[in-house]
Amino acid sequence: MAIPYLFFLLLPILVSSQTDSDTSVGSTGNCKDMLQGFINGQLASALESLQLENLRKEFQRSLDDKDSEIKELRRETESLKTTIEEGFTGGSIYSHKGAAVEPLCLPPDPEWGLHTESADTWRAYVYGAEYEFGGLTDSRKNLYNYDVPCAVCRVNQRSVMITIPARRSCYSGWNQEYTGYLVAGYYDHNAATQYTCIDENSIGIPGSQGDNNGYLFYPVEGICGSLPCLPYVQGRELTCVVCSI
Ligand SMILES: [Ca+2]
Ligand SMILES: [Ca+2]
Repeated sequence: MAIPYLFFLLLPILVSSQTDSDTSVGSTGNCKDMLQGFINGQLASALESLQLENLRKEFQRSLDDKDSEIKELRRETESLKTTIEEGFTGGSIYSHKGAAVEPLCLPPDPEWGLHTESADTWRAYVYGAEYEFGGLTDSRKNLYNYDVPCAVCRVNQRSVMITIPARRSCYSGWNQEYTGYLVAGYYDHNAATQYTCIDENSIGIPGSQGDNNGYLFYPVEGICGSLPCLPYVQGRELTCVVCSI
């Protein structure tokens, strides 16, 4: 772009130089110097413009790269799990025949509506939850009688979530949210419970090792005969995995 611009600017000067030479030979040297100076100035200007244009392109490329990196980072961030609640696991107590089945994740900041302060009998109840892992011989037995923390997470850009018992990995095409162990209530307690998949890195609430019971989590074993063995094994605790897609 700079060269045509330079050519059209030079033309009037050349004509002017020829006209001057007709009237004054002594001025030829000055015209050449002027022309040379002008050319040098134009070349320097063109070079400067070229350098500026290259710098501008390089800067734009850098901006485009950063923009792509930010978009990619945003995509990755949006696909991550977001914890929307952390609290205490609760539920019905193991000894009640009319127990509610599912565990609850109770928030640390409850809000109240209409209520009475007295303890009443015609109610359902919520107790805290404990790990009942005393019969295990591995590191999980250290959680025995500890209360159970919980988290509720939102997984972006997923429409289905499933829990697969007896698996530690998801099937092809699914995303693994976490893997762990299957737990449920003791088989001979009054209360019905539901199978729950707890994280393999489960922790207890610090200082909660007192044996208060409530909603209880026991490891789950398969029973051969009604279940096919193999692939299942009598007496072996079942794993689980939570998968999304
Ligand atoms: Ca406890
Ligand atoms: Ca207990």
